[in-house]
Amino acid sequence: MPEEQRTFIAVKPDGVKRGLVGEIIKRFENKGFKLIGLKMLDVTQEMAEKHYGEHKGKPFYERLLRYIQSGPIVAMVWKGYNVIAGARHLMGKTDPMVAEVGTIRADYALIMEYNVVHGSDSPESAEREISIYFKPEELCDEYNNMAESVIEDLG
Ligand code: IDP
Ligand code: MG
Repeated sequence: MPEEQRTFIAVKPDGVKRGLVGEIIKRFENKGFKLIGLKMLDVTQEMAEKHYGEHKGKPFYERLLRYIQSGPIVAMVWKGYNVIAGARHLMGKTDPMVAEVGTIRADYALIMEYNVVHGSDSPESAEREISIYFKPEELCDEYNNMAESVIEDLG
């Protein structure tokens, strides 16, 4: 049985402004992942620093903080089998120019600075990022989606 995980996904401000929220959600739903948290919000400086703390000191850090605060984001928690790697697979590589065709970043973005979507890279960062954006009571996990039912039927 593959491992069930949670991950933090965000449609970044460029994705929201370009009207890609529905398209991005659709790709995760189509894959069979389960949406358990969703909100639109403006990221504060404090949230941005927490979220991207691992990149502090890198040349693109200040621009990254400005980018993530340049408009509202759509913050989401998705659950499912191997969802952390699976979501990053759907998103494609950080640089849209080398991301595989068919991935979100390859299909909808041109440059690394504006790559429309974020996804956690490990179980530890997933839990850390979820806690920045969501309170536990804001997550809705008490329903079965179709993909979960199918996998449970297989036993
Ligand atoms: P990821 O989003 O694919 O996990 P990270 O290396 O964690 O990539 O970088 C976080 C975000 O910072 C990227 O999604 C991108 O928006 C931005 N970024 C990363 N590397 C660069 C760079 O070399 N130049 C400009 N922006 C970058
Ligand atoms: Mg990352």
